[in-house]
Parts: sequence; structure tokens; C-alpha cells
Amino acid sequence: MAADLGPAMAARLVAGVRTRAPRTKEEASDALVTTALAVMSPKARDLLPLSIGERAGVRGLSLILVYGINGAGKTTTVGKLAHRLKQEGRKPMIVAADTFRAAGIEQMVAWAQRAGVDHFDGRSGADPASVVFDGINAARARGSDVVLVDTAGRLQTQRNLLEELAKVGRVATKALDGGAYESLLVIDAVLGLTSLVQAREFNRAVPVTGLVLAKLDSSAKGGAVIAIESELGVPVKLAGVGEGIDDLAPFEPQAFIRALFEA
Ligand SMILES: Nc1nc2c(ncn2[C@@H]2O[C@H](COP(=O)(O)OP(=O)(O)O)[C@@H](O)[C@H]2O)c(=O)[nH]1
Ligand SMILES: [Mg+2]
Repeated sequence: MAADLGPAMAARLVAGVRTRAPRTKEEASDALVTTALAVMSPKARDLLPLSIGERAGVRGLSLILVYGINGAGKTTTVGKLAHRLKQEGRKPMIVAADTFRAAGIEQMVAWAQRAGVDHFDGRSGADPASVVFDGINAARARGSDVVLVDTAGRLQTQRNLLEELAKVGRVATKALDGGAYESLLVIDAVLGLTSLVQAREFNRAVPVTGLVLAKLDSSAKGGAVIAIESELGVPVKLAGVGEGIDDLAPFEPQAFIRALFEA
């Protein structure tokens, strides 16, 4: 059993498999998929702004806020997402709101250029909420249909920085004025079960609508997301599968569960 699950979730899954009394290895694998899927989020795994826009046939402004700890893969995810949205015929604009470090803005701008999308850059040291507010207005003026916000990394124990993030979320949803909104928490697959505590605290600051499991191409299997989905009730929507611009994939829970328990 993969260690990232944590003892409680591991015991729960084992018990679930036992009640199904599998007789072969294949039956055991199927029983595990059924058991794990039952504790994971039942919500749709597609990106909210896209599905709502498509359903309603509207082209109002949508926004995706990306947050998490330092080094999780936020900036990379925003770059990959911008690329994907552009390929889908959307007009994304990146708002570089990691104003904590000058390099944070530069890294995001480099990704925007790689993806060939518009960007709005905060000044180093600026209040990220005001950068996001100005960025949304700029996106409207320039005719963008989806805003991608990159934020500074922070720890789940840094109360003031979590409050700063909460303000970014409030300003973004207010300025959007009913447009489709998604807040994506990036989880580093390498970190294991500590990301459960992170997810809990980040979710208090800005309610998570979807998870991104970054670095799923590494040797880590990311089993902690089963516990995170179970507790928060929100699904992993995307997986990072490398450092390249195309290395972002829809999250496939069945394949993920099977890979988790391969010897
Ligand atoms: N192998 C791999 N590396 C990743 C992935 N996502 C991000 N990284 C790497 O992780 C490091 C931190 O990424 P970055 O996006 O700057 O993290 P941030 O601090 O959250 O913005 C960089 O070296 C990225 O290339 C992924 O899905 N797979
Ligand atoms: Mg970054």
C-alpha cells in the first residue's frame, strides 16, 4: 500500500476491498478502484469556466486563480494552462501576481511569451489583490475571455499571507461580476501526506474548487490526493506530467488508482 495515503485512508481502502472478497489479482484491483472512487470527489473534473461558458453559450470573462506553497508548480501550471486554452481557441490573459519576488514576475512573463499569450504584470512589492483587480479590467479592455492568476507561494501556517490570498479571492470574484470562477490549489505529488494539512488550511482562506496534482511524472505517486478529495470534497482536475508546455493532462482517477497500487 502506498505510504502517501496515510494509515486511516489505507485501512479504509483495505476494509473496502475485503468486503468485496476478491478471488484474483484482477478482482482485487477492480475492488480497489471501486472502493477508492467511492471516497473521492463525485464532482465533475472538467474546468468550471470552460464547462459553464460552453453550456450557456456565453463568452463573458472567466477567471482561474492558482495558489499553493512555494515550488509546488503554480507558475508552470499557469503557463501550460494558458497554452492549452489558446489551443482551444480561447483568448487567455495571464496576471502575474507573484509580487513577492521580482523573479516571480519574470518567470511568469517568460511562460506567457512561450505560450504566446497576453500578460498583465504586477509590480514587485505591489498588493496582489490590486494587481488582480487591475488585471481583470485590463483583460476586459483587451478582449480576453479568461484570466489566469499566478500567485506567490506561501505556507499554510503564514496567517497574514493566507489572509492576503483570501483578499485576492474576494476581489477576483467581485470584479468578475458573475463570470465563471475556478480556484485551483496546486499539490506537489512529491510531498506526500503533508499536503493534506496544506489543503485544509488553504481551503479555509480560499475555498478550493479544483486541485492540480503537479509532478505526477516523478517517482512519487501522489496518493495523498485521495485523502484530500475525501476531506475537501473537491476533485483533482489536472495533472502535471512534466516540465514542458504540453505536460498538463486531464486527471484520470481510475488509471491513477491502479498506478498507485502497482508493485
Ligand atoms: N517533473 C515535473 N516538474 C514540474 C512539474 N510542474 C512544475 N515542475 C517543476 O517544479 C519547479 C517549480 O515549479 P514552479 O512552477 O516555478 O513552482 P511555483 O513556485 O509553485 O510557481 C520547476 O523546476 C518546474 O519545472 C511537473 O508536472 N513535473
Ligand atoms: Mg511561481
